[in-house]
Amino acid sequence: MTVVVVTEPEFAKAAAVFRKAEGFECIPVPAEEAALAQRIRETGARHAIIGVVKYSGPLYDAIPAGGVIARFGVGHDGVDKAAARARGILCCNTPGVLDASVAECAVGLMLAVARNLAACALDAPGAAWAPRVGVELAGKTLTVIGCGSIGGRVARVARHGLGMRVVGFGRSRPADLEPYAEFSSDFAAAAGQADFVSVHIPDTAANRDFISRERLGLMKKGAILINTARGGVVDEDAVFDAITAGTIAGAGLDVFKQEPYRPQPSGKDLRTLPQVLMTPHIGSSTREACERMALAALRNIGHAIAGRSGEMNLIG
Ligand code: 8YV
Repeated sequence: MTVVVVTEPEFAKAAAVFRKAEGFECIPVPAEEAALAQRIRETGARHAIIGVVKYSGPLYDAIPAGGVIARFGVGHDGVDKAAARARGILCCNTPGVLDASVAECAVGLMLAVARNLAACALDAPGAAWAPRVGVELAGKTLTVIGCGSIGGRVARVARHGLGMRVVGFGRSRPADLEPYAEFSSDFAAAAGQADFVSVHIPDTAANRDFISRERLGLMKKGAILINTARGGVVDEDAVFDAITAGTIAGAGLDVFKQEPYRPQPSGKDLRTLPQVLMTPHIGSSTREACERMALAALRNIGHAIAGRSGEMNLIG
Protein backbone atom coordinates (compact mmCIF):
# COMPACT_ATOMS: atom_id res chain seq x y z
CA MET A 1 0.00 0.00 0.00
CA THR A 2 1.32 3.43 -0.90
CA VAL A 3 0.55 5.94 1.82
CA VAL A 4 -0.68 9.29 0.51
CA VAL A 5 -1.72 12.20 2.69
CA VAL A 6 -4.63 14.24 1.37
CA THR A 7 -5.49 17.66 2.79
CA GLU A 8 -8.84 17.50 4.58
CA PRO A 9 -10.91 19.81 2.32
CA GLU A 10 -9.83 17.82 -0.74
CA PHE A 11 -10.37 14.46 0.98
CA ALA A 12 -13.91 15.55 1.88
CA LYS A 13 -14.66 16.53 -1.72
CA ALA A 14 -13.97 13.02 -3.04
CA ALA A 15 -13.94 10.84 0.07
CA ALA A 16 -15.39 7.78 -1.69
CA VAL A 17 -12.61 7.83 -4.31
CA PHE A 18 -9.87 8.27 -1.73
CA ARG A 19 -11.29 5.57 0.56
CA LYS A 20 -11.44 2.91 -2.12
CA ALA A 21 -8.36 3.84 -4.16
CA GLU A 22 -6.70 0.53 -5.01
CA GLY A 23 -3.11 0.23 -3.84
CA PHE A 24 -3.28 3.49 -1.88
CA GLU A 25 -3.91 4.27 1.73
CA CYS A 26 -5.20 7.86 1.63
CA ILE A 27 -5.03 9.66 4.96
CA PRO A 28 -6.84 12.98 5.51
CA VAL A 29 -4.56 15.56 7.12
CA PRO A 30 -4.80 19.26 7.99
CA ALA A 31 -4.14 21.71 5.17
CA GLU A 32 -2.18 24.11 7.39
CA GLU A 33 1.48 23.74 6.38
CA ALA A 34 3.18 22.97 9.72
CA ALA A 35 0.53 20.42 10.67
CA LEU A 36 0.61 18.94 7.16
CA ALA A 37 4.40 18.53 7.33
CA GLN A 38 4.13 16.93 10.75
CA ARG A 39 1.52 14.42 9.56
CA ILE A 40 3.67 13.56 6.53
CA ARG A 41 6.52 12.65 8.88
CA GLU A 42 4.26 10.76 11.30
CA THR A 43 2.61 8.69 8.57
CA GLY A 44 5.80 8.12 6.58
CA ALA A 45 3.98 9.31 3.44
CA ARG A 46 6.13 10.18 0.41
CA HIS A 47 3.28 11.82 -1.46
CA ALA A 48 0.77 14.57 -0.71
CA ILE A 49 -2.42 15.65 -2.48
CA ILE A 50 -3.11 19.31 -1.79
CA GLY A 51 -5.65 22.05 -2.57
CA VAL A 52 -5.23 25.76 -3.22
CA VAL A 53 -3.45 26.75 0.01
CA LYS A 54 -0.07 28.39 -0.65
CA TYR A 55 2.84 26.30 0.67
CA SER A 56 6.21 27.94 1.06
CA GLY A 57 8.30 26.06 3.64
CA PRO A 58 7.91 22.93 5.80
CA LEU A 59 6.03 20.92 3.14
CA TYR A 60 9.12 20.76 0.92
CA ASP A 61 11.30 19.50 3.76
CA ALA A 62 8.77 16.82 4.72
CA ILE A 63 8.33 15.17 1.30
CA PRO A 64 11.38 13.06 0.42
CA ALA A 65 13.21 13.24 -2.92
CA GLY A 66 11.28 11.32 -5.57
CA GLY A 67 8.01 11.98 -3.72
CA VAL A 68 5.07 13.83 -5.26
CA ILE A 69 3.18 16.99 -4.46
CA ALA A 70 -0.02 16.51 -6.42
CA ARG A 71 -2.43 19.39 -6.87
CA PHE A 72 -6.11 18.40 -6.67
CA GLY A 73 -6.93 20.99 -9.30
CA VAL A 74 -5.24 22.90 -12.05
CA GLY A 75 -3.91 26.22 -10.68
CA HIS A 76 -0.47 25.82 -9.15
CA ASP A 77 0.28 29.30 -7.85
CA GLY A 78 0.35 27.86 -4.31
CA VAL A 79 3.18 25.44 -5.11
CA ASP A 80 6.79 26.60 -4.84
CA LYS A 81 8.12 24.75 -7.86
CA ALA A 82 11.70 25.93 -7.32
CA ALA A 83 11.76 24.63 -3.74
CA ALA A 84 10.35 21.30 -4.90
CA ARG A 85 12.81 21.03 -7.80
CA ALA A 86 15.74 21.77 -5.50
CA ARG A 87 14.75 18.77 -3.36
CA GLY A 88 13.92 16.37 -6.21
CA ILE A 89 10.17 16.44 -5.50
CA LEU A 90 7.84 15.97 -8.48
CA CYS A 91 4.90 18.40 -8.74
CA CYS A 92 1.80 17.83 -10.83
CA ASN A 93 -1.77 19.02 -11.36
CA THR A 94 -5.00 17.81 -12.95
CA PRO A 95 -5.65 19.86 -16.08
CA GLY A 96 -8.72 19.35 -18.24
CA VAL A 97 -10.91 17.51 -15.75
CA LEU A 98 -12.62 20.52 -14.21
CA ASP A 99 -13.18 22.78 -17.22
CA ALA A 100 -16.92 22.06 -17.52
CA SER A 101 -17.54 22.66 -13.81
CA VAL A 102 -15.64 25.95 -13.62
CA ALA A 103 -17.19 27.18 -16.87
CA GLU A 104 -20.68 26.33 -15.61
CA CYS A 105 -19.93 28.20 -12.38
CA ALA A 106 -18.80 31.29 -14.33
CA VAL A 107 -21.94 31.20 -16.47
CA GLY A 108 -24.05 30.62 -13.36
CA LEU A 109 -22.55 33.67 -11.66
CA MET A 110 -23.20 35.71 -14.79
CA LEU A 111 -26.88 34.69 -14.79
CA ALA A 112 -27.20 35.13 -11.04
CA VAL A 113 -25.79 38.66 -11.04
CA ALA A 114 -27.74 39.65 -14.17
CA ARG A 115 -31.05 38.54 -12.62
CA ASN A 116 -30.34 39.32 -8.93
CA LEU A 117 -31.03 35.67 -8.15
CA ALA A 118 -29.41 35.65 -4.71
CA ALA A 119 -31.38 38.67 -3.50
CA CYS A 120 -34.60 37.39 -5.08
CA ALA A 121 -34.18 34.03 -3.34
CA LEU A 122 -33.94 35.84 -0.02
CA ASP A 123 -36.93 38.11 -0.85
CA ALA A 124 -39.35 35.50 -2.07
CA PRO A 125 -40.15 33.54 1.06
CA GLY A 126 -40.57 36.68 3.16
CA ALA A 127 -42.97 39.58 3.08
CA ALA A 128 -41.14 41.34 0.28
CA TRP A 129 -42.65 40.10 -2.98
CA ALA A 130 -40.65 42.50 -5.09
CA PRO A 131 -39.88 41.34 -8.59
CA ARG A 132 -36.47 42.79 -9.31
CA VAL A 133 -35.73 43.75 -12.90
CA GLY A 134 -32.53 42.30 -14.28
CA VAL A 135 -30.88 42.15 -17.68
CA GLU A 136 -30.95 39.50 -20.39
CA LEU A 137 -27.78 37.75 -21.52
CA ALA A 138 -28.97 36.97 -25.06
CA GLY A 139 -27.49 39.43 -27.52
CA LYS A 140 -25.09 40.89 -24.97
CA THR A 141 -21.31 40.93 -25.36
CA LEU A 142 -19.13 38.79 -23.12
CA THR A 143 -15.40 39.31 -23.09
CA VAL A 144 -13.43 36.29 -21.97
CA ILE A 145 -10.08 37.22 -20.43
CA GLY A 146 -7.81 34.24 -21.06
CA CYS A 147 -8.91 31.90 -23.82
CA GLY A 148 -7.46 28.63 -22.50
CA SER A 149 -9.54 25.52 -22.01
CA ILE A 150 -11.81 26.97 -19.29
CA GLY A 151 -12.21 30.35 -21.00
CA GLY A 152 -12.92 28.56 -24.28
CA ARG A 153 -15.60 26.47 -22.64
CA VAL A 154 -17.26 29.59 -21.18
CA ALA A 155 -17.11 31.15 -24.65
CA ARG A 156 -18.81 28.16 -26.30
CA VAL A 157 -21.57 27.94 -23.68
CA ALA A 158 -22.18 31.70 -23.86
CA ARG A 159 -22.26 31.78 -27.63
CA HIS A 160 -24.10 28.57 -28.42
CA GLY A 161 -26.18 28.22 -25.25
CA LEU A 162 -27.07 31.81 -24.47
CA GLY A 163 -26.78 33.61 -27.81
CA MET A 164 -24.13 36.01 -26.56
CA ARG A 165 -21.53 37.70 -28.70
CA VAL A 166 -18.15 36.60 -27.34
CA VAL A 167 -14.92 38.54 -27.61
CA GLY A 168 -11.67 36.85 -26.64
CA PHE A 169 -8.74 38.56 -24.96
CA GLY A 170 -5.32 37.01 -24.42
CA ARG A 171 -1.62 37.40 -25.06
CA SER A 172 -1.75 34.89 -27.90
CA ARG A 173 -4.54 33.71 -30.19
CA PRO A 174 -6.28 30.52 -29.06
CA ALA A 175 -6.07 27.51 -31.39
CA ASP A 176 -9.87 27.34 -31.57
CA LEU A 177 -11.29 30.72 -32.54
CA GLU A 178 -14.75 29.33 -33.36
CA PRO A 179 -16.71 30.70 -30.38
CA TYR A 180 -15.20 34.16 -30.65
CA ALA A 181 -16.72 36.89 -32.79
CA GLU A 182 -13.46 38.77 -32.30
CA PHE A 183 -10.13 38.24 -30.59
CA SER A 184 -7.77 40.97 -29.40
CA SER A 185 -4.63 41.31 -27.31
CA ASP A 186 -5.61 44.88 -26.53
CA PHE A 187 -7.66 45.07 -23.31
CA ALA A 188 -9.46 48.29 -24.18
CA ALA A 189 -10.45 46.96 -27.60
CA ALA A 190 -11.61 43.62 -26.17
CA ALA A 191 -13.29 44.67 -22.93
CA GLY A 192 -14.38 48.23 -23.70
CA GLN A 193 -17.47 46.95 -25.49
CA ALA A 194 -18.37 44.15 -23.06
CA ASP A 195 -21.49 43.89 -20.94
CA PHE A 196 -19.84 41.02 -19.07
CA VAL A 197 -16.16 40.32 -18.48
CA SER A 198 -15.20 36.85 -17.26
CA VAL A 199 -11.65 36.23 -16.04
CA HIS A 200 -9.81 32.95 -16.77
CA ILE A 201 -6.10 33.65 -16.35
CA PRO A 202 -3.65 32.07 -13.90
CA ASP A 203 -2.23 33.93 -10.91
CA THR A 204 1.29 34.53 -12.17
CA ALA A 205 3.52 37.49 -11.31
CA ALA A 206 2.67 39.01 -14.70
CA ASN A 207 -1.08 38.69 -14.04
CA ARG A 208 -1.12 40.04 -10.47
CA ASP A 209 -3.97 42.59 -10.15
CA PHE A 210 -4.56 42.29 -13.89
CA ILE A 211 -8.08 43.65 -13.39
CA SER A 212 -6.66 46.90 -12.09
CA ARG A 213 -8.18 50.29 -11.38
CA GLU A 214 -7.02 51.42 -14.79
CA ARG A 215 -8.49 48.43 -16.64
CA LEU A 216 -11.78 48.70 -14.71
CA GLY A 217 -11.88 52.28 -15.97
CA LEU A 218 -11.56 50.99 -19.54
CA MET A 219 -14.57 48.71 -19.17
CA LYS A 220 -17.99 49.73 -20.44
CA LYS A 221 -20.05 51.62 -17.84
CA GLY A 222 -22.47 49.18 -16.26
CA ALA A 223 -20.47 46.04 -17.10
CA ILE A 224 -20.50 43.02 -14.81
CA LEU A 225 -17.25 41.35 -13.75
CA ILE A 226 -17.02 37.60 -13.14
CA ASN A 227 -13.98 35.95 -11.53
CA THR A 228 -13.67 32.20 -11.11
CA ALA A 229 -9.89 32.17 -11.72
CA ARG A 230 -7.88 33.54 -8.80
CA GLY A 231 -8.30 36.42 -6.39
CA GLY A 232 -4.74 37.51 -7.07
CA VAL A 233 -5.57 38.66 -10.59
CA VAL A 234 -8.18 41.20 -9.45
CA ASP A 235 -7.57 44.40 -7.46
CA GLU A 236 -10.38 43.99 -4.93
CA ASP A 237 -10.22 47.57 -3.64
CA ALA A 238 -10.46 48.85 -7.20
CA VAL A 239 -13.52 46.65 -7.80
CA PHE A 240 -15.11 48.02 -4.62
CA ASP A 241 -14.48 51.59 -5.80
CA ALA A 242 -15.64 50.90 -9.38
CA ILE A 243 -18.94 49.50 -8.10
CA THR A 244 -19.58 52.26 -5.58
CA ALA A 245 -18.76 54.87 -8.23
CA GLY A 246 -21.07 53.14 -10.71
CA THR A 247 -18.26 52.51 -13.19
CA ILE A 248 -19.23 48.84 -13.30
CA ALA A 249 -22.62 47.52 -12.24
CA GLY A 250 -21.63 44.51 -10.20
CA ALA A 251 -19.52 41.42 -9.83
CA GLY A 252 -19.81 37.68 -9.34
CA LEU A 253 -16.73 36.55 -7.45
CA ASP A 254 -15.83 32.97 -6.53
CA VAL A 255 -12.17 33.55 -5.65
CA PHE A 256 -10.43 36.06 -3.42
CA LYS A 257 -7.00 37.29 -2.44
CA GLN A 258 -7.59 35.76 0.98
CA GLU A 259 -9.72 32.67 1.37
CA PRO A 260 -11.87 32.58 3.46
CA TYR A 261 -12.54 36.15 2.26
CA ARG A 262 -11.20 39.01 4.27
CA PRO A 263 -11.27 42.62 3.11
CA GLN A 264 -7.98 44.17 2.06
CA PRO A 265 -6.17 46.38 4.65
CA SER A 266 -8.13 49.39 3.34
CA GLY A 267 -11.22 47.87 4.99
CA LYS A 268 -13.24 48.08 1.75
CA ASP A 269 -15.53 45.12 2.31
CA LEU A 270 -17.04 43.60 -0.83
CA ARG A 271 -19.61 41.82 1.37
CA THR A 272 -21.28 45.15 2.08
CA LEU A 273 -22.11 45.76 -1.59
CA PRO A 274 -25.47 44.38 -2.75
CA GLN A 275 -24.16 44.40 -6.33
CA VAL A 276 -21.57 41.76 -5.44
CA LEU A 277 -22.40 38.07 -5.37
CA MET A 278 -19.72 36.06 -3.59
CA THR A 279 -19.30 32.28 -3.48
CA PRO A 280 -16.66 30.32 -1.51
CA HIS A 281 -14.34 29.07 -4.30
CA ILE A 282 -16.75 26.46 -5.62
CA GLY A 283 -15.81 26.61 -9.31
CA SER A 284 -14.65 23.01 -9.51
CA SER A 285 -16.81 21.76 -6.64
CA THR A 286 -19.08 19.35 -8.44
CA ARG A 287 -19.27 15.64 -7.64
CA GLU A 288 -18.04 14.85 -11.13
CA ALA A 289 -15.05 17.20 -11.23
CA CYS A 290 -14.00 16.31 -7.67
CA GLU A 291 -14.01 12.59 -8.52
CA ARG A 292 -12.01 13.26 -11.67
CA MET A 293 -9.50 15.47 -9.80
CA ALA A 294 -9.00 12.79 -7.13
CA LEU A 295 -8.52 10.06 -9.73
CA ALA A 296 -6.16 12.21 -11.80
CA ALA A 297 -4.06 13.14 -8.74
CA LEU A 298 -3.78 9.47 -7.74
CA ARG A 299 -2.97 8.51 -11.34
CA ASN A 300 -0.15 11.04 -11.34
CA ILE A 301 1.26 9.54 -8.15
CA GLY A 302 0.90 6.05 -9.62
CA HIS A 303 2.94 7.11 -12.65
CA ALA A 304 5.65 8.52 -10.39
CA ILE A 305 5.85 5.31 -8.38
CA ALA A 306 6.11 3.29 -11.60
CA GLY A 307 8.92 5.52 -12.87
CA ARG A 308 6.74 6.95 -15.63
CA SER A 309 7.18 10.63 -14.79
CA GLY A 310 6.79 11.42 -18.50
CA GLU A 311 3.11 10.47 -18.23
CA MET A 312 2.45 12.74 -15.26
CA ASN A 313 0.87 16.20 -15.55
CA LEU A 314 4.10 17.74 -14.36
CA ILE A 315 4.20 21.43 -13.46
CA GLY A 316 7.16 23.65 -12.84
C1 8YV B 1 -9.16 23.78 -6.43
C2 8YV B 1 -8.88 25.41 -8.26
O1 8YV B 1 -8.09 22.99 -6.88
O2 8YV B 1 -8.12 23.90 -9.87
C3 8YV B 1 -7.95 24.96 -9.31
O3 8YV B 1 -7.00 25.69 -9.59
O4 8YV B 1 -8.88 26.54 -7.92
C4 8YV B 1 -9.83 24.46 -7.59
O5 8YV B 1 -10.34 23.58 -8.45
C5 8YV B 1 -10.04 22.94 -5.58
O6 8YV B 1 -11.11 23.70 -5.13
C6 8YV B 1 -9.27 22.41 -4.40
O7 8YV B 1 -10.09 21.68 -3.56
